[in-house]
Amino acid sequence: TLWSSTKALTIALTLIALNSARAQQAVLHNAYARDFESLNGAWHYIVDPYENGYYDYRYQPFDQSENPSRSAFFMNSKALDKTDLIEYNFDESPTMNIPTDWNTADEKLFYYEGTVWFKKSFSHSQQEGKRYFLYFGAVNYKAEVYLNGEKLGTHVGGFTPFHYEVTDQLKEENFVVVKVDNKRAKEAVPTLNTDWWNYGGITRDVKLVSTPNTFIEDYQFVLEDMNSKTVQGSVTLTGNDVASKPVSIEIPELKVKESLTTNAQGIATFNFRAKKMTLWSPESPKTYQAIIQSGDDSLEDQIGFKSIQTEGQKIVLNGEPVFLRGISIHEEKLGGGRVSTKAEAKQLLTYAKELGCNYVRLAHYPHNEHMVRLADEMGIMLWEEIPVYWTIDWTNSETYANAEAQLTRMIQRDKNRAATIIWSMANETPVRAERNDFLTRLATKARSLDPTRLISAALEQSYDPNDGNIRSIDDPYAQVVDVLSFNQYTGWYGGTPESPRLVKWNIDIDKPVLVSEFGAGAKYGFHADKMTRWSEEYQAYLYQETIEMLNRIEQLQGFSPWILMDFRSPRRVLPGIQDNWNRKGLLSEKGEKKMAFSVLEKFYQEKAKQ
Ligand code: GCB
Repeated sequence: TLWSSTKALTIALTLIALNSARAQQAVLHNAYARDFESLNGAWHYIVDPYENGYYDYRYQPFDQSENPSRSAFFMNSKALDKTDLIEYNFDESPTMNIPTDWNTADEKLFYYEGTVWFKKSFSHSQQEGKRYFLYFGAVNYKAEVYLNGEKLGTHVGGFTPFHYEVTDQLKEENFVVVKVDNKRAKEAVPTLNTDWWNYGGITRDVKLVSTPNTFIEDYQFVLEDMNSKTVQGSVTLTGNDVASKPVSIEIPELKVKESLTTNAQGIATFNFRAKKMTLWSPESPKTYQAIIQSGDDSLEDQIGFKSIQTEGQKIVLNGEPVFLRGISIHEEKLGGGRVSTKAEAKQLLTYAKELGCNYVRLAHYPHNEHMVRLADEMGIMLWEEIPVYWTIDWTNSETYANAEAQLTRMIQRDKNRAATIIWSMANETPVRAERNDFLTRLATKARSLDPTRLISAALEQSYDPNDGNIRSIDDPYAQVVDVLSFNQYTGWYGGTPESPRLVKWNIDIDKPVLVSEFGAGAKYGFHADKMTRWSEEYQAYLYQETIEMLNRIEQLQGFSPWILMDFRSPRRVLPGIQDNWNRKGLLSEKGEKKMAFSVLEKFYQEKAKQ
């Protein structure tokens, strides 16, 4: 059909777009399946609020001098003799167990925002014909990375992976130093103002990844046609000699084995049909072992195939309309602190499953790779998001470049995950020309990288000036997105749990509506009548009334209430109730279920039957 050949062309163009994106940003796709040595564990750290280890007393950065002073912390200096003056010593400083956020790891750093230096020493025996990469799953927010006193680079953005090639810098004994700075900034992404804890540190895994000289940098599998089960894709090699190289892809269970040859740019494309393929869905989260091989390099992945589209007001998974039974989650573990292990990620998704979810909104930034891979395994569709939140510096070109880099990295990392169905560009951003332009550019970018998934953003509702109960979506960005999403808090920020009854919807946009947030605060264990704020009863009542109100939206295809679990936020200071926790969780921070949990659970049980 015309439609499917246009789609095939779009996918072919995308593979090219992905390749040019690669030229700007190197990729180590599927970092977890590669050979690596873990650099997790004890790192010595020095708290440096004045950035004394980075700037000299004239405020010149040490790392911009040809011959950096031994006072620079990245030199990892020691006093050489009794007369020598060195005013720091990593090895005498305390250690932190990486990955972690420092706020949780060190009580004194609970409210800290600034610079902490980390140092780890490690031995290494270089193997001939291998290349080595220092890989970080994420560092919040800004990282200056040094190996053996030499700068590898600066990375900005707290939730996406990055790496540096270190093949030529490695010695038998090495030290890596990372200056981590989590100070908030107006021009940063996110900006100064958010409603979550600004956890600092090396919050995700650190690895020394090794590869052959020429290796598989990236690959992508795309279900091009759901009916014929046609899969298209590409494999990209990187190295000195990538042209005309043999590449194979194999999916043993489907008896697929394709032998390919790379073009002059090191790219091999493929196209196969696998009639017997079972499509991935929440009910049957089927994934297949895929083996990608070229020369000395071989990578394995678990790939699921699905098709996600919108048709008029429906969201259509594998050809069938689907209602998204969702919940929003922050990447915060039981008891507080960033999730950094697979087990912690699994705990959160297990709660979501218990609630009856087939879908989760990963708010408000890219979560760790474990979370996304577990969603594939557990059958949970995902909304993934970048921290373009509230009041970003819309006219600053560096801010845009930063947001786009985070978006690109997120898509590059997760493009092969079946679970991901929506890329979200932003959350509750103010409607105005500069913002519309910023977000439209992001959507164009996302579509150029991945035309197979849906684009959305958490927008806001508008109130009729003559009747505040008449609600609509009056935002030009509604024209850009595939899925119309908005956050609304009727009955919490304004009104009582009875207010939702009065609301009339006037949404005349012919797109699926996915309500990205609603909710109310409740302190676990606080019981009162259902009109009393902070009581479990109030929250449960609001859930009941809100679900009815949202059901009156003709285009409604799902929602992700705010939020699975209470989470830390410095904005939430009410003593005895909040104590620095946002209390809109269906679970307390300890995992105790509030009454509203079962209200939503019941609704999802009924929905699942339909
Ligand atoms: C929102 C934000 C979310 C907040 C929530 C709240 O609309 O998107 O980040 O935490 O409201 O609790 O106010």
